[in-house]
Amino acid sequence: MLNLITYFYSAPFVPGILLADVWHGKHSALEPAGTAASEIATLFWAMAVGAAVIWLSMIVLGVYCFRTHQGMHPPRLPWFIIGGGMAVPSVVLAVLLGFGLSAMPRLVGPAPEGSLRVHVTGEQWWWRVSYEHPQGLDTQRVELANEIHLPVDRAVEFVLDSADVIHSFWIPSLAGKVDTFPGRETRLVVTPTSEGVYQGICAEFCGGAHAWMEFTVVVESPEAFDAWLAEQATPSNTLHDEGATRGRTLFRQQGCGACHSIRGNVARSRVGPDLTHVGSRHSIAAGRLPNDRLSLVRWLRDPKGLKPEALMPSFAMLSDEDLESLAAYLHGLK
Ligand code: HEC
Ligand SMILES: [Cu+2]
Repeated sequence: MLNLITYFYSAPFVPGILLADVWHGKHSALEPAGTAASEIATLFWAMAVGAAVIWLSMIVLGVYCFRTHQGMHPPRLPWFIIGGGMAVPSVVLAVLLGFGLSAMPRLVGPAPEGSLRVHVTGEQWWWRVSYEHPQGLDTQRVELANEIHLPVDRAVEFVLDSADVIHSFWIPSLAGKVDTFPGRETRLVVTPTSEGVYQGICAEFCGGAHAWMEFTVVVESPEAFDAWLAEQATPSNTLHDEGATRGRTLFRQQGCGACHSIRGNVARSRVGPDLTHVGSRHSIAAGRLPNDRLSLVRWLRDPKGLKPEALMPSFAMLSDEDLESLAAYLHGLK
C-alpha cells in the first residue's frame, strides 16, 4: 500500500512537465540548441519514460493484487521484495550513474583544442562578459555585460567566477547550469548547434534583484561573430548630435566614470558594467528593460525602483533634459 501511495504521489510530475514553461521558446531545456543540452534532454526523456513505465506497472500490479489475490502468499513475497525492492532499483540507478559519469567530461571540460574561451563573472545583479582580444592582445580584453555572442558549431569554454556571492550560470537551450563562486573558477563546455537568440538566467538565489539577472545569447554564423567581436573591440567614438555631445559631458561631470568604463572616453572603472557599446545590446540592466532612450532615462532616474537593491545610485536630481541627453549619448554607443 505504501508503495502505491508513493507512486500516486509521483503522478503529478507527468502533467507538470507537459504544462511547464520549459517546453518551448528562447530558454527551453526540452528544445536543445547545443550538444550538452541535447545530451541532458536525452537523459531527461529516458528518465521520464522509465519513470512512467515503472509507475504504470506498479499501478497495474497494485490493482491486480487488490482485485484477485487478497494479500500475497509468503513463499513468493521475499522474491518480490528482493526483485522489485532491490534488484530493479540497483540496476536502474547503476545505468543512470554510468550515463551521468560518462557524460560529465563532455559537459564540464576540458574543452577541445582550439575552442573559443569566454570569461563570465556573476555580479549582484548582472553578468560581466569578457573575450580575449581578436588580435590576441594579451592585456586588452573585450568586455561587455549581459550579452554573449557565439559562433555556431564551434566549441566554447566558459570560465566562470563570481565577484560577490554564489550565482548559477544557466542557458537552458544550450547546456546545464554551473554555479559560480567567488575566488574559484568553474568551467562549462558548450557547442551551439543552431543559430538563434537564447536567454540565460541566474539559477541560484543571490539577493534582491536575483530574478532580474538575465542575459542574451546570440548564436550566429562565424563571419557574423567575427565582425561583431571586431566591432566590440574598437573604442567608441560615435557622437550623433548635440544631445549626445551634451550627454558625454554630463557623463563626465556626474561621476558615472567612477563605476563605469567606456573605452575611448576617460571612464575606466570596473565597478559596474562596461558601457563602450551599450547601445548595441539587446536589453539593459540584465534583461530588466528594453534598450531604448526612454528606458535609459527610466533607469537613470530610478535604478532601485526597477531592480530592488540595484547597486547603482539614482540620478533623479538631474533635469529631464539632462537625463535625455545622457540617454542619447549612451544609446549612440553602438
Ligand atoms: C556607484 C556606482 C555607479 C555609478 C556612480 C553609476 N552607475 Fe551605472 N551601474 C552601476 C551598476 C552596479 C550597474 C548594474 C546594475 C544592474 O544591472 O543590476 C549599472 C548599470 C548601468 C547601466 C545599464 C548597463 C547595462 O548594460 O545593462 C547604464 C546604462 C548605466 N549604469 C549608466 C550610468 C550613468 C549614465 C551613470 C552616471 C549618470 C551611472 N551609470 C553611474 C553602478 C554605477
Ligand atoms: Cu541569482
